[in-house]
Amino acid sequence: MTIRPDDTDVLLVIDVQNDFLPGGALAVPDGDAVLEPVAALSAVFRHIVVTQDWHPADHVSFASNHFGRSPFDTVTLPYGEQVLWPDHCIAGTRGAEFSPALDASGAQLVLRKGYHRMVDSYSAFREADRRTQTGLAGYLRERGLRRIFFAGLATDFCVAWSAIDAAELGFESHVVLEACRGIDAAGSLDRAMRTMATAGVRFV
Ligand code: VGL
Ligand code: ZN
Repeated sequence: MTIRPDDTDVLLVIDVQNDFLPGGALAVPDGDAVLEPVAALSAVFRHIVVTQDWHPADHVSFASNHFGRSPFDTVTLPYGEQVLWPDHCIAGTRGAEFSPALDASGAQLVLRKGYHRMVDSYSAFREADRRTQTGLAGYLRERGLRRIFFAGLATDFCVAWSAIDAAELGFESHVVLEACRGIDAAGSLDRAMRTMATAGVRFV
C-alpha cells in the first residue's frame, strides 16, 4: 500500500533513540532497519510527532533498582506486571538522544514519556498505571489529527501499547510494519501482534 497522507494524518515516530539501536543499552535486534523507512515516511507526512523514552536514573523499570533482579525478569508493581530492563534512555544522556540518523527536524512535537520514577510508560498516550495521561490525545484532537501511522521501536512494547491506546481512544490506528522492529522477549512480539489486531489496529 502506498501511503498518501492528507491533512488529518500524522506520523508518530516512536523512540528512535541511541539506546534502542545497535550498540545501545537496550538494543532492538535489527533496530537500525527502521531508519530508512522512517526517513521515507517523514518525507511525505505533513504532520510528524516523535516520542522519546526519558527516564530518571532511579526509574522503577530498571532491574538495577531492584535488589537481586536481572534485566527481563518481571515484578509486580501496584499497577500490574512490569518487565525489568537494563538501564536505558536516562534523561539527558547520549543513549536517550535520537539517533543521529533520525532527521527529527520536521517533527512538530517531541513528546517525552516515562519520566515519573514509579510508573513506566510504553504508550505515548497513557502511562502504565493506565490513568496518568501524557496529553497526546488532547494535542492530536485539538489539531484535528485523526489518523495515526506508527513507526519506530519497539513493535512489541512502545509501538504496540501506543497503537492499542490510539485505537481505544477513537483514532484510526495503523502500524507501518516495515518501519518498526521488535524486542521479542519471551514471545512478546506474537502476543503484541494479536493484541493489536483484536484492538482494531491495522497493519500497513
Ligand atoms: C521501550 C522497553 C522499555 C520501547 C521503552 O521503546 O519499546 N521498551 N522502554
Ligand atoms: Zn523505557
